[in-house]
Amino acid sequence: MAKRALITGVTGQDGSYLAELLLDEGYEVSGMVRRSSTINFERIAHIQDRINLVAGDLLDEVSMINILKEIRPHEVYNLAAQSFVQTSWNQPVLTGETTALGVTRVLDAVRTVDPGIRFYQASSSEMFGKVQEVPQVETTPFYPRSPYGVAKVYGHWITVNYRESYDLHASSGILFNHESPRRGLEFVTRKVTHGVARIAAGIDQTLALGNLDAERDWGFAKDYVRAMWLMLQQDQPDDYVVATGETHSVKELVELSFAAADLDWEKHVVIDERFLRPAEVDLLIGDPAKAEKTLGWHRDVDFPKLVQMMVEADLALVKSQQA
Ligand code: NAP
Ligand code: F7E
Repeated sequence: MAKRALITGVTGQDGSYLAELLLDEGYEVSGMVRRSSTINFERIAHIQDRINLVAGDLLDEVSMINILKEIRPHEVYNLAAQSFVQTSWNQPVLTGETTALGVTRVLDAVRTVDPGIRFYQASSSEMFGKVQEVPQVETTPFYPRSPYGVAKVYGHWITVNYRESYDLHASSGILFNHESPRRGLEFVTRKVTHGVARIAAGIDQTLALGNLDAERDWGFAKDYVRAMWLMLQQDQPDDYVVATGETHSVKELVELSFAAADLDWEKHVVIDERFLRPAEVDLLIGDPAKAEKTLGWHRDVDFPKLVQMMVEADLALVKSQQA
């Protein structure tokens, strides 16, 4: 009998890669999508006929209880969130409702319908914020620096609490930044690689950015969704850091991306204060030793390969749009 999985946030970057992986593993995959006046299925268009899309919203627990009753999944991956850090200062309450309380709603729906369902929570390196230790590991204390980071700390602890209170198989992946050609255009990697492609095509002359000194541990999203799945295949639930163990500055990202299109970044990049944050996370670098040892997880794509892949994809995209 095929295993059944439900993904919240299936229309997002990670949801689309995870759906592909689960289909390859022989699962029956359902994806929760929220009602919208326009269709937003670009990232899953190529697999849409192989997944079961169901309507629901993290803001509405009844919708999730009904979905779980109908699908009876073996595994639930909670990837839905208001995930853009900068927006979390402009919409702190919505961010809390979705990214924090939304986790309780899903967990409670799981507990109500079938406490045997295995649950994955998409926790984040943003919980480490003003880092208390370098590199960051599972036991590093949290010090979030944005309403998003604070909401993710809540989501993380409510997952631990439901695991301990109700004996749920609930695991939390503390994932560091992971990117891909499917990344939203507002995040810095994609903003840069897409901006480079537009400059290379002669559409734009400049690219406006914020803090070039911030450092991040950037990996490839397709590598990271494998860690999510592996966590739910373990006998015991647990929490894992998923990272590359390397850090690079936004400036290095910019240099590498422009160089990949034979452009000199200094001729095009301008600093715009609108992209600075009220409180910044200066440095993130994770140690994935536990995930590597316990899950047998490893990443295939390194930072230069990731940047090259994203620039090439955006050059092709912009070219096809021009044609
Ligand atoms: P993403 O591309 O922004 O996708 C977010 C998904 O959440 C979208 O499918 C979105 O639906 C859905 N969503 C938002 N609000 C919702 C609501 N109220 N009800 C139901 N669905 C809702 O994010 P991602 O990069 O794939 O990240 C996946 C998860 O991992 C998120 O929880 C994120 O916070 C977390 N995370 C990401 C990273 C990273 O580097 N990517 C690192 C650590 C943790 P629409 O398409 O309708 O907007
Ligand atoms: O910013 C700096 C910015 O928005 C990275 C989310 O997936 O990863 C992501 O959060 C850095 C920050 O990602 C611009 O100040 C400079 O220091 O790409 P980002 P993020 O905030 O790290 C974590 C792990 C998540 O969980 C989140 O969901 O880049 N930066 N100039 C800029 N950032 C943006 N967006 N735009 C700029 O122009």
